[in-house]
Parts: sequence; C-alpha cells; structure tokens
Amino acid sequence: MIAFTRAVPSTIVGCELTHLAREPIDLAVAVAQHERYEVALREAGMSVTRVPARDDLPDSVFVEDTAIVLDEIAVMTRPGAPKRRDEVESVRDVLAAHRPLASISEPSTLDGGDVLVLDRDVYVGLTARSSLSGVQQLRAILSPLGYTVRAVPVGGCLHLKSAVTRAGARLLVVNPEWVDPATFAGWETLPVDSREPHAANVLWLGSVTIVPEAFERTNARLARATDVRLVPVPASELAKAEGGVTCCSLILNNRPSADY
Ligand code: CIR
Repeated sequence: MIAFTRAVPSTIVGCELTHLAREPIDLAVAVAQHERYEVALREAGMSVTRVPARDDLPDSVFVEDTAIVLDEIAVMTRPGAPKRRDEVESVRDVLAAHRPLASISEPSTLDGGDVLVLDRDVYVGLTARSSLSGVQQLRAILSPLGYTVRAVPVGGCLHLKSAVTRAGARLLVVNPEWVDPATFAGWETLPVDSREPHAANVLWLGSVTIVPEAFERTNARLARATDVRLVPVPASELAKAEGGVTCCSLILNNRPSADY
C-alpha cells in the first residue's frame, strides 16, 4: 500500500481556519510531528511517497482534501476554500500513474475530508466546503462503479471526517454532537469522550489505527472496543490548523480489497 504525504509548508501559519481561533504554530514541532506520522505509516507497512512540496500553499500538507482514491479510480476534488484549489494539480500529476482520473468541476465543491468510504458505501458531508452538487457529481462518477453515494448533514465541525471515521473492521468512532451515528446503519459506533470532541478523526489501516495521542480517554475506549493495534502519534501542532490524522495522507490500496 502507498501513502502519499506532503511536507509541512513554512507558510502553515497562514492556513485556513473555520472553527478555531488562530494560535501560534511551532513550525519545527509541526515538521517533527509530521515526520513521526510518516514513520507510523511506514511501520504500518505503507510505502510513503511525498508529493512535491508547495511552500506557497499554506494548507498543502493536508493532501486528503485534494482527491478521493478508490481501487478503481481517483476523483480529483475542487476544494471549497478557493485558496486551496491550486493544491489539486500537482497531486493529480502524481496519482495519474496509479489510477484512472475523474474530477469534480465548477461550480461544485468537494473536500476529501468530507468523504468517508465504508466498503461500497460512500458518505459525503454537507459542509461549508462540500456542496450538494459536488455530492451529485461524485455520485455520477462512482455509481457506475458500484458505489452508493449519500449526502450526510454535518454541523459544528469542518468536515465529515472531523465527526466520524473508521476505527476497525466494523467499528466507527463518532462525535454524536456533529453527525448522527444512526446514519451509519450496520456499523458499530463508538462515541468520543465528550471532553475530546476532536477525537473522532483516526486513520484505520487494516492492521493498525493511527490516533492522535492527546485524546487519551477516547483512545482508551477504542482500545477496549477493538483488537486493532492503536498507534498514538503527536499531532498537536497541525491540530491548530484544523488538521487531524486522516488529513495528512492519501492511502492507495494496492492489494486486493479482500485482504485490506
Ligand atoms: C483547512 O481549513 O482547509 C485546513 N486548515 C485544514 C484541513 C484539514 N483537512 C481535513 O480535515 N481533511
């Protein structure tokens, strides 16, 4: 499996912010934490490849928002924040070697952080970043490939995957204040500890789940709920830019789905 990442730009202090007040970001710490994250990906069996850095694009470390990568296709997004749209092209260039490509086109918008893929079911958050017509475009691209695409109301956070992510084979971790857990019929849902609203963003990689180390209470719940090994990583600095652990990579599954 390949994980695409992108270096933390020195301009990260000028990142987009929606729900958080701007706080100083220690660039050296952010870079070190990002490198620790890449080590965790490698230890989970990923081949980590960096997309060429874009120091002029403050949010470019958050590669997840630029594409939705499935076994059959990669869909290049049109990010909801206009200043982030130039991030897409260089990721497209890299993904072109790995997948047939499709694109979300204007005036629609879609951020990868709003797209939660659960086997053949694709849930898309309706947020300030992703429009209903963006969901409809994604549906038109993915339905012929056998995926069901559903729009999901989200409130109080940046992206759908701020509110819910996969944490195990049949397990989701959810902040019920931000998305209705009943949306995900057939999945076991574990609520975050209410004192850790941002703890629902974890990165499940099949054999391990990467989690932000700060959310000890939710992580302890997760450890009890799943056999998957949790790998806590420091993520405090990019969290100040509203980034979590899914945001910093694009995961390509190069093994048959059944093994994943
Ligand atoms: C933004 O507001 O776009 C960035 N500061 C954070 C993006 C985080 N990405 C993600 O959750 N997928």
